[in-house]
Amino acid sequence: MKLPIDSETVTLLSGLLGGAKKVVIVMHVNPDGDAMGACLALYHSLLQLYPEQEVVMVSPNHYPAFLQWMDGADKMLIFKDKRKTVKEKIATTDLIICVDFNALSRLEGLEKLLLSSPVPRILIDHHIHPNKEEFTLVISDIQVSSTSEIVYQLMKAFMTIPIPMSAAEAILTGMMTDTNNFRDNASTPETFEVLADLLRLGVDKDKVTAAVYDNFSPLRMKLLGYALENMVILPEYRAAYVALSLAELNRFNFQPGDTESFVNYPLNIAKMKLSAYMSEQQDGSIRFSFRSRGDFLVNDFARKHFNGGGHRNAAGGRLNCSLKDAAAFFVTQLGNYKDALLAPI
Ligand SMILES: [Mn+2]
Repeated sequence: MKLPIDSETVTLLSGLLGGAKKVVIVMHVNPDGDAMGACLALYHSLLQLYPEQEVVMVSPNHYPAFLQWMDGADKMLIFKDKRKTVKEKIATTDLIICVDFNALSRLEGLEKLLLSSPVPRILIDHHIHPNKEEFTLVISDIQVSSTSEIVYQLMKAFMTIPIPMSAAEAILTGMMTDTNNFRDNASTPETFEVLADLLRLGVDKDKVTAAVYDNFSPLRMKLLGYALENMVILPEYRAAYVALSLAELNRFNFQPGDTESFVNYPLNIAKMKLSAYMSEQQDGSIRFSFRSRGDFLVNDFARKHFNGGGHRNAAGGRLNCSLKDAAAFFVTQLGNYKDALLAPI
């Protein structure tokens, strides 16, 4: 953890948190395990720390079903379904905390509500280039594997009571999912120190692992088999991709979250450097996920060609074209990166 949680940040943060009667925590659109983990960890910790405080969690749209087990997930207000309630909560809150995203533009509709509120906004995140002007206090470090890990460090720095078990479980979930079960190189010695702290607190790692990884529907498992069967391997670029159309996804009764880890599989092939998962969305656009190994900067790749961004080795993007054209465009781009892709890892 490189984040300097200096005493000034801690004083500012605890002042803002302690002074608020009402707090709204906001996650990004299509929330993942880390967004949920950071959000729920804050929620449970604030409830313990300031029992009088009203803490509300808001997500622009639904979180994936595989995270439903998380303690407090049922309390999440989904903006898409409960616009009036969310509007009211934001209009009357004293403080807004944004977790796991770097700019309000990632909120699809919620952005306007947040910008119209005069209350302080805190950002807690680990994505590159946070939009600092949009926030009163920015706590951001791209070196940290997950926002949940940052939340843990913050809690440790100023909580006067032990971290509640439900918060500890949420933090572990966020860390686990953002590091691909602690496999990615974003896992630092500090990541494992936090993991050790959580285990000492008594978190049941086996329970969380099973809930996250061994909790899929039979059809989701079949969808994975289908995706791998149809994976396109391009050894000449040390790259591979999986592309799924809406019709293919629907054939397997696709639910949000079902394809969460699909992008990781191509990198299980020896010598692979870049992996992409692309899927047709309800609105006809194509959503991309990218993963890379070593110094191939997949966030640059996503930003330059796919209207996206992210982390060094994990990023995403979107194009408005057919799935076939999206795949062809991806392969064409590989041609321009041949040297970088074929350089030793
Ligand atoms: Mn994250």
